[in-house]
Amino acid sequence: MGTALVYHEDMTATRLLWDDPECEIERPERLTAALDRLRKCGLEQRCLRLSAREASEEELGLVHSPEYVSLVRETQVLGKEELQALSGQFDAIYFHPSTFHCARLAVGAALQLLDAVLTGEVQNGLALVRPPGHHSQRAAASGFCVFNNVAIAAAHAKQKHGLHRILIVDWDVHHGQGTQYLFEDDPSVLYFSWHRYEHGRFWPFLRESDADAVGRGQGLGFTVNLPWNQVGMGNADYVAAFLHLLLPLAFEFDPELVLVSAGFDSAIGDPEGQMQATPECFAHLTQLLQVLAGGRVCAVLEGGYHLESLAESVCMTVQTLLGDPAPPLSGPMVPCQSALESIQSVCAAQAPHWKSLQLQDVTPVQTSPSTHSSEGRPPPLLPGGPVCKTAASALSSLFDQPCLHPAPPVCPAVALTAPDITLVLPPDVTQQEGSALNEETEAWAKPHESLAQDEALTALGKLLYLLDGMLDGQVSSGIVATPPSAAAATLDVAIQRGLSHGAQRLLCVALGQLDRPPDLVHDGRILWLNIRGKEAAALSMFQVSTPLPVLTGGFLSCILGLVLPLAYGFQPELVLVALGPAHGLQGPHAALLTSMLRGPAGGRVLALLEEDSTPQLAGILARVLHGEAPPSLGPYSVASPEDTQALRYLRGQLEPQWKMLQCRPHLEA
Ligand code: X5A
Ligand code: ZN
Repeated sequence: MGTALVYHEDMTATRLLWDDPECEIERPERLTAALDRLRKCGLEQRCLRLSAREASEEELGLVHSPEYVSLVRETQVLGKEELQALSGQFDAIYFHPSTFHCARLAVGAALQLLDAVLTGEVQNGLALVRPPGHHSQRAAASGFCVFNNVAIAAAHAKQKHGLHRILIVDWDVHHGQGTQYLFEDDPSVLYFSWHRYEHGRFWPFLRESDADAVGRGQGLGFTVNLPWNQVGMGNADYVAAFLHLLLPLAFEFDPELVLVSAGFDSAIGDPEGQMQATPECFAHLTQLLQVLAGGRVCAVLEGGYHLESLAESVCMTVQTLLGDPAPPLSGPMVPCQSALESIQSVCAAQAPHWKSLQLQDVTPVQTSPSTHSSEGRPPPLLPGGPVCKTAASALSSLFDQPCLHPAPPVCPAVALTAPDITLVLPPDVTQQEGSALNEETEAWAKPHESLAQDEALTALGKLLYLLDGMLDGQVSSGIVATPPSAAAATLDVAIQRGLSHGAQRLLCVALGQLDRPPDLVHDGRILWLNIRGKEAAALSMFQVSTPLPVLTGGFLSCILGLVLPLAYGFQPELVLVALGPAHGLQGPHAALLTSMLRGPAGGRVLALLEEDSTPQLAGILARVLHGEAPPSLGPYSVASPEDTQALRYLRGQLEPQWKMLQCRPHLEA
């Protein structure tokens, strides 16, 4: 469907004409640096290029007062002294004779992107604009922002396209107070912002940037502020905020469109933000948002003042919008205490308004071991288990090793079996199929009775072929169908083959009746997660089983609250998703799970399904592996008490080892 890139070089015209240390960082090179890098990486060429138009005054009037629009219009004819005097009436603002033109192009760019997405011309896109928008208010410029580009786009989406639910994700490091004010009583716009706050000691120094500002009137609960009270927030903190806070709310809200106030001053190196998240993190944030709203994501540039960091983060965002898998995240995936405190305070403030947050305990976790054996369950094997200790230390040393392969730049999804799915096979992979591999396949099959039959052997041959392609970095993902009787054995061989190929971290997500192969190593190289209708159990930190939740809400909290935190903590080189006998998963659910597992694995996901699954299921999985958005799950239903209980139990068991599961700070015992 494609990705739009909206830009106009006139937007480089506005610039600071006098000395002002606060404003000098907002300069034309921000746009040229981003665009140059997109060209160098070959990303611009893959996008649909749209030239920005100027927004009309009527469009500006969707959120701004006529008096304010006139005031900005009149700056066009002012001299330097007058411009400077007027600028001084606002907080962190400079006007230039070209400001009105640039700011109208910035709004126009956002509107063109929106129209292209909502008419189906493209799936998603990015508008590269100056000046930024999210601090701008009904009758005031603020923080380098003149007109509120994203807010006007949201108002236009409601008015001209009849949309009812729009999610605005503001990942800029500053609080978009302008956007907040414009929609604070409007339940059709859910505004989420995280921002450097430092208990109110960071610009714009507002009380209403804190977690307890949740909107008002009809809009109660539709403003979500996540204040960062320390600098240095990194990849783990950002991903945790998405998994434990934003995404549960977003799925419950069920937006028709996602607008991103895409400021990159929240990335490492930025002088304003002082945060630590690497550019790759924005690929992950983007990918996490692409599962919403049928993938309709419009990103509009806000801040970002370190040119290198900005350019790289913009590339990561565009690459992900284009459907490429996100590169692996660097650094330990352990959210810091301050981040957990912030996330927790938002959960507490928002819980009255959101069912999806009521599932989470709002009290901090006690670290004393006594709390772990509560809820009338058998005491866990985890904390003191001898196997786990070695495995846990094995795990930490494994993280020091480099990844098996860098993520391939382009990612063909490969479907080898169902005839009615488009096959996307690199030529050298197709040609050799079934030739030299036969003997080897037979050798791998030998120990398994269920792999003796011809059709099982053929499926195994395809699987091994595909797996080698993935491990060698030729293809990034794939699908294989197996005869139902051979699913467990095929999965076993896949794991063994992965290990013998040198894989250090392999995540197995087994759905339905698939047992962990009995003679599998327990050295931390395999994380085995079985989702089926049995009791929740964590036999070790690398062997977890949980019932398949019955309702959509339960399924979502299982993915967001368990599967993905484990996967992001483990950072697998490869994920095997196996839909075994009686897996009970509906197509959209299977697609969402598969799609989201691409994130932590650099896109290397191999899906195994039964031959008698519907061709629709194979097709839908092939498409999400190729980077398409999964279909919507439909209206939100709250998780059943049993599913909530199971999830809570597992989190209690596993949190001490898998820190990405945490969504509240730990009190010292
Ligand atoms: C869009 C943006 C920042 C203003 C900072 C003023 N504005 N100190 O990042
Ligand atoms: Zn900013």
